[in-house]
Amino acid sequence: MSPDLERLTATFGDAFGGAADGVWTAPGRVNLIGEHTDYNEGFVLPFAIDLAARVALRVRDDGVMRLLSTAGSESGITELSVGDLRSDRAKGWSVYPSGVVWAFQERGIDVPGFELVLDSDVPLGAGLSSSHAIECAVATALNEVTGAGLDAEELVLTTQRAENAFVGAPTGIMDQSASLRGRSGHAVFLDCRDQSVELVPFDAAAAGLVTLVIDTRVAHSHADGGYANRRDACELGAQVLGVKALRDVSVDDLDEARGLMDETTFRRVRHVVTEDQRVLDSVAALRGSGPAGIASLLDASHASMRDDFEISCDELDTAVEASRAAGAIGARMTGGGFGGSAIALVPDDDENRVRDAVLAAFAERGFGAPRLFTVTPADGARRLA
Ligand code: GAF
Repeated sequence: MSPDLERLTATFGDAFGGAADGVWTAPGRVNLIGEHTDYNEGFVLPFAIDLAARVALRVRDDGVMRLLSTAGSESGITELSVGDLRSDRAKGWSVYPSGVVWAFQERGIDVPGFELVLDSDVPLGAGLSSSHAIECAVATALNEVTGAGLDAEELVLTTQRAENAFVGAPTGIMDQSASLRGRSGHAVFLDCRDQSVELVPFDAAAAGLVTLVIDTRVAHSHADGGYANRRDACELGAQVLGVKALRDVSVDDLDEARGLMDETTFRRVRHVVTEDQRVLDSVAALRGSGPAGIASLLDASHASMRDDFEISCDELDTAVEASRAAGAIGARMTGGGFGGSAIALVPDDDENRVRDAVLAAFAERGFGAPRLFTVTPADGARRLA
């Protein structure tokens, strides 16, 4: 048994007595490319990372949920009733398991009470999908213990429903899809219109590269207004162009689109339309020349998010610029934006130089020190024990 698992089962025993029925895990994600395209029914290319949430869970028959987290700053057991879940009553991290239970119930699935201990090594609020990792781990556990038998696509929609309607963040399906459907050594090329997935090999090490994450430690929340505002602009753009979603607009249509809407809406539309194309180009490049082939697409994606979609911030721009100047071959912010993390593709030999340069650039500009670490594509949600 791994030390993580030993610690989790020991904590479960101390908190609730005896053993859990099982332990389930679900990873966080980075998105290689394809940002704010998911809710426009477009394309994304994330991968599940080797940092994950784990839940030890045991069913109770009295409808009571008893929740304990060893991640984050909250302590103590939270007690809730599965028959009376309301988002305004769920506090802190318990909103995530509560939301999943609520979304299962909405599907007509009878969820019993349970005891649950969570731990996670996905940094919280870093734009690496720590909340979806919790939701996907809980959903995978409940899917098994209730015998619901939801398939991966249904689990994606159920956890999205938890996030949208219970947690209150109007997010798409990318993060859950990466966490539930990721595979070691691969990126998940997802068509968000029909949820079809192709696993595309992504082996940075074989190409002499690392995927460096630069967590700016600028906190963000998709329940704040910025994310919803961008989503509204995309919906307006699609409506003006008379299409179901921006997925149906091509780069060739952009010249004509410009005259049909205000400048800000046009720039939001241009980001999404060009980003969809960059995802397709990235998949072709990965299949052709491997990870190094996507470097310039990462740069172009960042510029588009900074200038057209306007979801970057000084810390993210600094992470990207400093890493590029010190030897990264391509870099971009990843995730919803307004904070969180950037990723940089860095030649092995330059990793220390890039790390030092990013730390120095943050210090010089008076920003708090970022957290730097490398990630590799890992397997998606599953039962661990
Ligand atoms: C967040 C959301 F949860 C995703 O659905 C996606 O929209 C992403 O921001 C931006 O690409 O991670």
